[in-house]
Amino acid sequence: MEEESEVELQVEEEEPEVMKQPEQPPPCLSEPNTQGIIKGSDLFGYTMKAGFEFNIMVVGQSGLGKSTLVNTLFKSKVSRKSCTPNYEEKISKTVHLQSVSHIIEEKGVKMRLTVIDTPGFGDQINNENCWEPIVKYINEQYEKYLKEELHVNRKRRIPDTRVHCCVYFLPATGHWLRPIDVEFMKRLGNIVSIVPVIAKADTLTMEERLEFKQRIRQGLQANGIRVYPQKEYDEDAEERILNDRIRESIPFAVVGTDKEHQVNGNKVLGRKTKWGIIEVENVAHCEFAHLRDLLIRSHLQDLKDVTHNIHYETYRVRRLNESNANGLGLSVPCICVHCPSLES
Ligand SMILES: Nc1nc2c(ncn2[C@@H]2O[C@H](COP(=O)(O)OP(=O)(O)O)[C@@H](O)[C@H]2O)c(=O)[nH]1
Ligand SMILES: [Mg+2]
Repeated sequence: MEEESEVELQVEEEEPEVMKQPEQPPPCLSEPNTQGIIKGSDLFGYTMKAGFEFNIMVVGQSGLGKSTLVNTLFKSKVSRKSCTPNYEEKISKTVHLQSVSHIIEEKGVKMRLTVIDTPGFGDQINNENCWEPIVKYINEQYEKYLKEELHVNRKRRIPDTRVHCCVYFLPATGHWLRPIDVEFMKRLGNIVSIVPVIAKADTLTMEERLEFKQRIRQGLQANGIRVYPQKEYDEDAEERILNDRIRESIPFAVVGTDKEHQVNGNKVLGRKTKWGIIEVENVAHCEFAHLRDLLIRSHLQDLKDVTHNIHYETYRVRRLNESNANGLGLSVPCICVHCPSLES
């Protein structure tokens, strides 16, 4: 586990690049033509005035296309510093936790979107506790936030490095959930919002995908794995209907690439296969666009809320209890009426 101990120490950050949101928003999983029901639609009018951070983490076995999907998400080559035409041969194996940020700008208002790419597991003969560096990283971000909150001179806006969503990559085996994925996701689901995806979905036929998705959903339920969006946090009937549709289509079958191909005279992000070009952003070909829309459009604000109100809150309460019981670690929390963040 030598490689993983490095994970604990090194987070390489690349300089954020400024990138404009596409003029035409991508088709939304929720209601493509009904702006009103898109959750977080107020985002660009209100929350973004202040500018904010949104952090996504990609997790799963090595070689499943995590780094590639990070690039696909940003639609440009961002998870490495140089661009070379032979990207596929040159893509280096992710050995440290790497965070890549883009400033997404909409009408002069900025959001810092960071994707944390993680080294995959599965290379070691013994994968026991391979989730530990990831769990540790997630908890460390909560701890950092908590320390800032408890600081006497608390910042008005605490820098937010907490992981708002963890995209978990499952191999397209077509069989059942593997024990290692069950164990990993069980642990993650208790501390962060997870969205499972089927990696390299182009290696399965449409029928195989549907069957596999069904089996995974059964596996998730049978093992009590919590995935986002969780039923118990649906706020009303409208949200339940919207989220039920997402729950029925999870895990998203995704394909990643950073290559563009000419299709009917247009350049599209795609993957050449023996059946033709799989257009990554075409929802008839794969569900990458659904994943992207869920993450950075329709459910972005909800993911932030769930992180703050559920996962972080659970962490905070546990830490403060521990701290009070042991008199260790954290400074004693202030319980005066002027500290709303500490009201329980
Ligand atoms: N067929 C197929 N190959 C992919 C896909 N995404 C990535 N790959 C290839 O899988 C290999 C490993 O990708 P990489 O992104 O480094 O995986 P990581 O270890 O999970 O970060 C590379 O050769 C990619 O070109 C995909 O959606 N379909
Ligand atoms: Mg990688």
